[in-house]
Amino acid sequence: MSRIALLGAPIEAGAGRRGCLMGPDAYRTAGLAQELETLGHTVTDLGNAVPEDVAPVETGYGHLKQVETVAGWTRALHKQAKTLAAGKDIPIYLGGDHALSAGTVTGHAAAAAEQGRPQFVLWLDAHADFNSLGSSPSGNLHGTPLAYACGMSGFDCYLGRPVPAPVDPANVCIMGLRSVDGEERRLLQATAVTAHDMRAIDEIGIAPLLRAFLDRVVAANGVLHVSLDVDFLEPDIAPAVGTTVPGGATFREAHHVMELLHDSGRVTSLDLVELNPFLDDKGRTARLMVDLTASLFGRRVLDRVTRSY
Ligand code: B3U
Ligand code: MN
Ligand code: MN
Repeated sequence: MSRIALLGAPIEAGAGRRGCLMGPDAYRTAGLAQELETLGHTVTDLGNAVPEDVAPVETGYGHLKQVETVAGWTRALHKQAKTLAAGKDIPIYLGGDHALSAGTVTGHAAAAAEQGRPQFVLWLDAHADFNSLGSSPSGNLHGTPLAYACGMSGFDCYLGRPVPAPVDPANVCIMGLRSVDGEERRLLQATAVTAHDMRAIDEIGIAPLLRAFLDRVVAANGVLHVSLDVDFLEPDIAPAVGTTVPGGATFREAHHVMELLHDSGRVTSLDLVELNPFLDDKGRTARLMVDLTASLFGRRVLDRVTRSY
């Protein structure tokens, strides 16, 4: 059984519409801690993180929204993630929009580098979140955190310094893609990031694609951060997200991903991002995210004879 720490990150400055700041409380109300305790885990709720104050920054790009607020969250979460990564608990970051991962991923990667372990990242998302500050068409900074964590230049305003241990793009896998911007696509395809769009999932199946990635994590004795964006899911089953894109992962595909991740035993940190409870239908998206987290932490229908991803 695991020790799990919940840390709320009520940031909504990176998203195009308001409401994600209610996410952490929606997960609490939907019973996340209780579900994990039912599975036998020990859960500590650390409450909510607080962003640092950041003086006005000049990026040279006038269309970017709330840069200082996102930078304040990045600095606070980077420090807290780095500290948590050195402890015994598996942290679950309760978002909050996806800009929070600029802090969590870089914090975990910094700790992994100090421990001499390669950091792997699984990004479950309709979007690649691989825009640079200059390529972002919307100016919404939740479209940038993966590029940032991979060490793309131009982002020093986030931490106020370069990323201490950028994630090797070869150790990143994106699954669920169905909305990528023009320049973002070029940036992404110039890297060694593994990116599986929904067509690949249709044609090959989500399990073989995920197993291939997990094999690499295991072979490298890596640590694995999972970043789960609500819009990875088909909007019919998960309506509470500001940027719905049709054609997402089904209920069973999403649970199967979580079950395989559990069996791999490799997940060391998790983001739950982009839940907008203001848009939810009587809490069903929050409950689905809680159930998916429960699958990742070992909930299953039957015990299996051989437990293997
Ligand atoms: N790629 C677009 C849209 C987007 C990214 N992430 C979300 N939406 N949630 C952008 O604005 O960068
Ligand atoms: Mn995202
Ligand atoms: Mn998304």
